[in-house]
Amino acid sequence: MDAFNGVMSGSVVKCAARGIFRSRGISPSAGDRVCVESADGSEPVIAEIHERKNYLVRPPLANLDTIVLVNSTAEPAVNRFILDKLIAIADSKNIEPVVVFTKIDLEAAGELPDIYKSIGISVCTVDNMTGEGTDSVRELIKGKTSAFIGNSGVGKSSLLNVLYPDLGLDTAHISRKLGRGRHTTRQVELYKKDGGYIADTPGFSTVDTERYVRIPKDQLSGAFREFRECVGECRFANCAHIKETGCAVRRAVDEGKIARSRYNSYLRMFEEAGKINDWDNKYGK
Ligand SMILES: Nc1nc2c(ncn2[C@@H]2O[C@H](COP(=O)(O)OP(=O)(O)O)[C@@H](O)[C@H]2O)c(=O)[nH]1
Ligand SMILES: [Mg+2]
Ligand SMILES: [Zn+2]
Repeated sequence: MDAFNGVMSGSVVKCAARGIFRSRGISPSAGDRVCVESADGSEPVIAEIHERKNYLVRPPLANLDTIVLVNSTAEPAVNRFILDKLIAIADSKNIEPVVVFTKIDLEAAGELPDIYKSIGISVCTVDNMTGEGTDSVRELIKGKTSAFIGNSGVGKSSLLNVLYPDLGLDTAHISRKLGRGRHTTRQVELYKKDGGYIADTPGFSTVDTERYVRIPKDQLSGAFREFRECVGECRFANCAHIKETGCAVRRAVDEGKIARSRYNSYLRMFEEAGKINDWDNKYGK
């Protein structure tokens, strides 16, 4: 926030958004940089939302540097498709994806860390019970605006509590004791930590991720970072890397240079993108 009436950047100001944003289809969200105005001592209002460098619809967050994708090695099991989809969404929005595997005290992470490390993604394996491995997460998010995202029960809040004990976030464990049900995190709030900001987010259901931002077909291979090296070598310039002959992406998969699970995620996203295109054509955007 910029200075306003002598209140300096960084301080907390309770204010309303002007109705005008709603009519423009934009509402202030966590992570926004805004200008605040107050006329003659009346309640301060958000007068302007600065241009966003990126925006995540669900959960609503603006101006992220990093998305920490939290997965559990035990229960709930890793969903590779959703993980790959979220990585593609992060990459397509110029947000750095970081992949974390929790609960390594219960189950080893297996081959998964190597798949993601080999494509240049930072991977951390952690045990939130002892704090093992959590320092490397801290290093990666220092000074950044980061959102912790992942299925309910993977250990997002537990991990954040290990990193920043003063947050005292609710975890499934605590909420059961209080009898409040499992899905405890409802709001998205940014906390100022280590020179940056972090957001714990509500766990999502599979339905949510199906409605998640879809990447148009023609941009999809660009969102799979390890495809970028070979797309130029496909025989056809407009190759979709599905069934075309002379496809360098499929060749790389056959040669083991691209992980088959990643390619399968690409195929599934391609199919989903097809559905939304048909829908758009029928009903309009
Ligand atoms: N054994 C083990 N349990 C964990 C670990 N991380 C989280 N948990 C447990 O998993 C459950 C869900 O954790 P929580 O932080 O609420 O998950 P969230 O829904 O992603 O925020 C809780 O009962 C935690 O105690 C871990 O690294 N090891
Ligand atoms: Mg939580
Ligand atoms: Zn191809």
